[in-house]
Amino acid sequence: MVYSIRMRSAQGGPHEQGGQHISGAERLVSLENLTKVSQEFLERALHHSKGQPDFINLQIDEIPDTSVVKVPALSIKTTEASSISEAHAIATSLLQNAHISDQAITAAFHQLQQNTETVSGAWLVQADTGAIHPQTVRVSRMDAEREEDIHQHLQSHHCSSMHSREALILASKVLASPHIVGELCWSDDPDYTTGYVSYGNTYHRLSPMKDYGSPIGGRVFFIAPYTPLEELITYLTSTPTWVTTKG
Ligand code: PML
Ligand code: MG
Repeated sequence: MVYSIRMRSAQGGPHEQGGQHISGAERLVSLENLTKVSQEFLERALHHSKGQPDFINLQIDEIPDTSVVKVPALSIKTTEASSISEAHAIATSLLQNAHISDQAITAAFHQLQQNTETVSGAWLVQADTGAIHPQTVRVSRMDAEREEDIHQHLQSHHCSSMHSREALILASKVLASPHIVGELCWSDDPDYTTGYVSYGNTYHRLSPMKDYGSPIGGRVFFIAPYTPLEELITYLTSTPTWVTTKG
């Protein structure tokens, strides 16, 4: 058995009652690591650069090993731009390479830049028309299959931050869906300005994607035309997934 452990915290009440999202985290862990990771998540919820939450939800679910699917970890590239506008221009051309329309790219940047009501989930944007699905989706139930391997994968690309580890795992699960053609993300954490574009089999880290100190950020998943939305949302939110660096 493995255990899905999820944390989300907010200020001003629970998310579902309009509270502002502060932080969230997801792991799949063994029974012996459950106490340690629960404590780490609680610490993270309580000490976050976005402020002190007055709502914390820690949820643990047992999952049979056999139901966990495996997906490959994306390869990693890092580009440091000289300005936010240069980083955004690089992000735009990467998304164009993924055949995402200019309309959709503009809609995505607009959505993330005006994301002042911070939400815990990602926006789904239609890759051809740029239409935005009204509901955000929080990707859940994923982790690295082997901690040492993902650590080595990240280290070999000179990234060791917790942000990178978690985002690479999330982006790998997301892009493994046949219905998702790319992702654009930068953090809502005021002290973290690196973001990424993922498409094909690569996670392109880009910085700076926003001003230091800004709490405005989030994720957009670009979805293919005729995507079966319910099936996609079930995969993203519920299918337990190991991200593996071994073929
Ligand atoms: C987040 O905080 O949710 C997004 C983190 C983006 C990480 C980019 C990187 O440094 O790899
Ligand atoms: Mg955050």
